[in-house]
Amino acid sequence: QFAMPEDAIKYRQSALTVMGTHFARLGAMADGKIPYDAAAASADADVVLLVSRLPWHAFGPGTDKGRETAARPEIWQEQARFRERSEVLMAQVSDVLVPAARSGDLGQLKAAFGPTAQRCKACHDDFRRKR
Ligand code: ASC
Repeated sequence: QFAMPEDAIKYRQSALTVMGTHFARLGAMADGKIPYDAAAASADADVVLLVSRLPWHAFGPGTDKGRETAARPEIWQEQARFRERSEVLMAQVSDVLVPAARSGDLGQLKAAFGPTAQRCKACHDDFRRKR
């Protein structure tokens, strides 16, 4: 799928950026920084759901360098742990975040957001360079 390592890096960075953008808007609603809009929240969560499936296959062998990246070598050294983190995130998004966002209930979105952000952070803490 990727001719060059830099293509894979660009792809996963783009997917993570899109996911983060829509997730951050859910966070802004959960925190009351922007008005709660149930339809927008549901649409944002659907984007997060779809895009949460995309980055992981772009961390293939040999894609640790080729373009500026914050990916740490542990991604390739501890592949099972990295994969497990991605699976935990995807399950959290599909089983918790999306139902909460589709419920139309801000309280449910608030309850779902923090634990989901924690899944993002757990992986960043272990597998992304500090920047
Ligand atoms: C976000 C975002 C992340 C996570 C992370 C959670 O909104 O873009 O990467 O939450 O900051 O700690």
